[in-house]
Amino acid sequence: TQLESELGHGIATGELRLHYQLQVDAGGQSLGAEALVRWQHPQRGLLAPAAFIPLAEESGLIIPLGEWVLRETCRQLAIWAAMPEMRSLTLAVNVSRRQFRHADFVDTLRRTLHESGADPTKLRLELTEDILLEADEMVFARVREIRGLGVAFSLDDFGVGYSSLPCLHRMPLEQLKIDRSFVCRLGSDADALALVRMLVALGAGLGVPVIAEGVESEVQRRLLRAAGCGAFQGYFFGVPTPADEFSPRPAHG
Ligand code: G
Ligand code: G
Ligand code: MN
Ligand code: NA
Repeated sequence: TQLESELGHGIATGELRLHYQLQVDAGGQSLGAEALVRWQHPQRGLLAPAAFIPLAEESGLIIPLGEWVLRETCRQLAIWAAMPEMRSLTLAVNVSRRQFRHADFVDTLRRTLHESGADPTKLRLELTEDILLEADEMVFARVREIRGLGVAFSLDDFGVGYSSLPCLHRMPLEQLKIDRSFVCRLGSDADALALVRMLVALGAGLGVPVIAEGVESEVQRRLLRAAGCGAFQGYFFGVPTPADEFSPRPAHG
């Protein structure tokens, strides 16, 4: 398709951008950020991932796209390492199933870390539950190998795909991300609070800290905190912004 060839061209010619969204702890201290890709299309303007990630997945362009995201993220980590107020921040990147299973993934990651000089312990890979759903020995071996480099793992969209429960204890996860669909119903829906409590308890049982995504209000933050959630991400604390506009001070702390 035309959009597909435009995307291939756009990746090669530097039309991709990364926006960064703040993550904070219960005391309002900054923990890090999630990197979210955008495409600065020459005619259509700034496109959100929903407009091109599915196409990238189908076409295989997710491989060069993912490599660019990883390079740019590591470059940013290296820049932050030289800035006193930024150097403790972690940076999370989204990795899709197809990227994670690609033969060159671990080699590319290792080489990118090396070439950028980024501290691997500041990098976090966000995996979605579909990777765990079909988790075979290759996935577990790959996760262990990457963990060995110092890179951490976060489970994205936690709670949506409950069938991954049997595999959870086999994953060396540093973080579980409560899906936005639970958070957005907090305050209006009593069941949502019960579900959030259950997800936090599950994390505690596994010894894995939980972060809530999509936090948009003080009410939501208060309910999440009372439910035992220790970290937050969402418009209430900061919208995704380019690196030069990114501030480690939350909008509401
Ligand atoms: O940025 P938004 O704000 O619209 O992100 C929407 C979705 O796109 C999220 O589910 C996120 O996981 C996905 N996404 C964002 N950036 C990347 C990326 O760099 N790589 C992959 N594979 N997915 C991404
Ligand atoms: O990887 P994931 O799909 O979880 O990516 C996060 C997505 O959620 C991005 O599209 C980001 O722009 C979006 N997002 C971040 N904070 C909020 C929020 O507070 N509310 C809503 N509705 N979306 C958010
Ligand atoms: Mn994510
Ligand atoms: Na998510």
